[in-house]
Amino acid sequence: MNPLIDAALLADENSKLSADLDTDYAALGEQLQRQGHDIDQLCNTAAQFGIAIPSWGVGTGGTRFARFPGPGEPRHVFDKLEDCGVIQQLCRATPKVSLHIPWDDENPTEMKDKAQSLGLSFDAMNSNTFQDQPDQKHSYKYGSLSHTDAATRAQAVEHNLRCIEIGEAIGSDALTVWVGDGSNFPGQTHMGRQLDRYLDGMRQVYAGLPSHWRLFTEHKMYEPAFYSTVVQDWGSNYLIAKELGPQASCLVDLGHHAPNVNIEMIVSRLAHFGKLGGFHFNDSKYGDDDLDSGSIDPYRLFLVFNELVDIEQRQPESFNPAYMLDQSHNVTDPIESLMSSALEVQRAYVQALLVDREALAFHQENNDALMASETLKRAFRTNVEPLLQRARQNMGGAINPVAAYREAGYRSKVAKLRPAVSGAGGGIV
Ligand SMILES: [Mn+2]
Repeated sequence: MNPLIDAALLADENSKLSADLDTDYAALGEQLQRQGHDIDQLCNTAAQFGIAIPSWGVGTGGTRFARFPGPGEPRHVFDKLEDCGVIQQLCRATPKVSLHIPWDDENPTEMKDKAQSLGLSFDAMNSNTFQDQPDQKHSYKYGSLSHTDAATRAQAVEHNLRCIEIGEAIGSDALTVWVGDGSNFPGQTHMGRQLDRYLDGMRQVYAGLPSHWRLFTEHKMYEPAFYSTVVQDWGSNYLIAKELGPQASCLVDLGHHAPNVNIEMIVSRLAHFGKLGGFHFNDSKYGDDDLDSGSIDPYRLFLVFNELVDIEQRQPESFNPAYMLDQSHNVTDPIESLMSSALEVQRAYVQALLVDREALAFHQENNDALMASETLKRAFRTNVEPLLQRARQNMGGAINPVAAYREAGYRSKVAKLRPAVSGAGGGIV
């Protein structure tokens, strides 16, 4: 059975909205023209934007207290790929899927064929040495790549090398490494020796990279190690990536910082020294990656993209950050959350393209703080929704993805095919 949404239903949904879109698009086009922008050109640029879906994101997330799965939860990677196929079919901004090993450890050829049949390809691989698997010899309770025991460290290295091997077989070209290693008590670990052990393990992983691959190291401020974490902040991350070599760079997960940290400045710093590898997008009110991108602070998302567009325009030859969503969906249909989140990230990108950079530089040179801020706000306040809708429509997607998804009844259809899964089990990191 073709899991995707019926083309006739999609065309019907779009036809209900296309007259209003024509009017709104023309009005926005006039507004942008007065500011020196060509809306059709911006529309084409928006259509090039892509952000990867994490395979685990299509399942319901949870917390340490409980998980409340919805109907039709994906049972395995092939179900997950089908959900990702629907997301891409409707929103046309998510052409790649990022796999997680061992959660998605299936036959690579079958995974590749399935993805291709759905119009998808694969983004960075994600290794997992933060939990124990049933067949595992050595436990990660006290760490993985930085464990005091050499055999445990070797097992963690071996797992990462295997992720590269699977990635090669499915056409991925990057590995993201996040470890939960650290400590929960002052004095529990020697911070210097622990970092040395981590670096030693990561050097072995790095040595296993094919020449065209990139290695992303992801920092996280706290949890599961609540006192100290080996890759705690962007400073440690930068030093690690620099130590490892040119194929290594830093991955910035928006939720992995203290509240109020100036993430856009971190983006600027890492790019300045050639170590900005990629992003995990999400939002948070208090801490971590628990909420949908753009749901709490869309202005911060815009400010991150303001830096990214600035870097892209100044250093186009070296600009290639990997974008992925990484968030937990506890109370929504994950497909709906992922579609709306991808569109929020795409919106922030397009709004950042509208910043008058000449005017901004002029106000910066003249120390006109108010006008500099207003220059950013002017772009941020522009309602680019008609442009995003037109970009989706041009590519065969849905003008309103969530409405089309609901109308198609996808969730109730897959609920009949996929038996309910248990509510027990941990959350998603
Ligand atoms: Mn992340």
